[in-house]
Parts: sequence; C-alpha cells; structure tokens
Amino acid sequence: MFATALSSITWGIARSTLHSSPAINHYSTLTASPYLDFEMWAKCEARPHSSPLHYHLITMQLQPTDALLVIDVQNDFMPGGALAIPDGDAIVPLINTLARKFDHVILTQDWHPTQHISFATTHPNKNPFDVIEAPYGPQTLWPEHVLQHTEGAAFHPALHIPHAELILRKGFRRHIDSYSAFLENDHRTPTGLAGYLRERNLQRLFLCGLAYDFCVRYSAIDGHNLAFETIVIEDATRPVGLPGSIDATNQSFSANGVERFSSKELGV
Ligand code: VGL
Ligand code: ZN
Repeated sequence: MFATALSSITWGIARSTLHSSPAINHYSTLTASPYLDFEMWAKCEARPHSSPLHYHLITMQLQPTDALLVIDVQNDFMPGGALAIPDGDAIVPLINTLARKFDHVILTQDWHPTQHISFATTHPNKNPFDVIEAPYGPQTLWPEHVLQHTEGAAFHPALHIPHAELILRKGFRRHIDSYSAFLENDHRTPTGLAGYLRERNLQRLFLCGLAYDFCVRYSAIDGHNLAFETIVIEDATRPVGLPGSIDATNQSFSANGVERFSSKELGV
C-alpha cells in the first residue's frame, strides 16, 4: 500500500510534506521513481537534510517573488579580518552563482560607528565575546569591526552581484546593535526592510552569507516572524561558532519553522 501511494507522489511533494510547507508547487515534478520504496522514504524522513540521494532528487523552483538576501559578506568577517569567521571567504563564489538564479538580490552591510556599543573596547575592562546587559537586553561584545566607510566594511572584492537592487546598512547607531536585517537588537526598531519587501511584493526569502549563528540567524527568524517564507541556504553560510551558538541556531530554526536547504536543492 505504501509502495503504491509513494510511487504516485513526487519527491517535491514529499519534501514539502516533510517540512509542512503550505505550498507544494515550488518543486519540480519529474523526480518520482516508480520504484521508490518505503525504506527510502523512511530514511529521508528520519534525516531530511542529510541524505545525498535526497539532494539529488529535488530541485526547488524559484519564483519571480523570491529574493536572495546576502548577509554581511564583508572583509572584516573574512579570514585575516577583524572579526574573522573561519572559511568565510569560501562561500563567495557559491553566493555569486546563487545570485545569478534570482531576479531580486538584496545585500546587507554591517556598518558601525566608532565606539559602537558592540565593541569590547567601548566598555572598560571588557573583552571580546563577553556579554553585557545593554538597555535592550544582553549584547555580546566583539572586536572592533566594519567601521563605517573603511576597507573592513567593504564587501569581499570577489563578491560580484551587479544586479543587486538594494544595499541595506544596519548597526549604524552607536547605542544599539543590529544582527538582524529586519529589527535592531531591541527586537522592535525596524530597519525598513520588511516594508521594502512588502511594497515590492517579494514574498519568499533565501538567506546566505555571514554569520550563520548571528546575523543570518536573527535575520531569518525575524523574516519568518514578519510573515515572509524564509529559507536558509546552509552551505552558503558559515558560523562564528561561539560556544553553543550553532546548536542554538539550529534549534531556533527548527522551533520557528525556518527551513534549511542546500544550494544543490536549488539546482546550483
Ligand atoms: C555579525 C557579529 C557582530 C554578523 C556582525 O554579521 O553575523 N556578527 N556583527
Ligand atoms: Zn557587527
């Protein structure tokens, strides 16, 4: 009975069911195998993100109302930079390739003034990665990074997305940080991005860039909470990797319904 049921279902629909996505027509339909058996289905269900077979079988169909959100691909976040993210530069060619598949691309740029609240040097006797209690809640401290209009704040020189439509700067106020592209770290001050996307009828967001466990994380969660369908392209991101930060990110994505895809699932 399972075999019959499954032979008539596409993997696209299968994937959609696994992730409880409301829309099933995002996927290509030619991927069903008449020999698909229950064992294969079960494997896929048990580890939806890790079956190589699964990656090969599914390609998501992109829509004109999709946008790629490229988070903070800036020099200071690259190896050798002020706030280096391991392997941060490795994703740049993939992001360039992904961007060519999207009609709409938005770049974000972390953009801090001197003596920014997130810099350890702003606070006496504090070190990078300490956490302080800011008026708006806990704030991790960082080495000084992405100072406005410096080389460190510039995009990685190999980032090549000539058709990007918007560069959104965030974190430009001295007394409040902004990990998220949507809301500053008080979780209420908007950056304007949600309004921009709504006005332009951009409904579904694919996120990539840096860092998986900070700016990508909070951008994805806020995007989802602001009613955009939100998907993180996992292999086109890299984490800072503070203690527990990657697990916390994965859990927060699972708990909030933020989907994670591989670039292969987008046909890249
Ligand atoms: C980021 C820490 C501080 C990021 C920005 O882009 O993820 N992380 N500022
Ligand atoms: Zn920052």
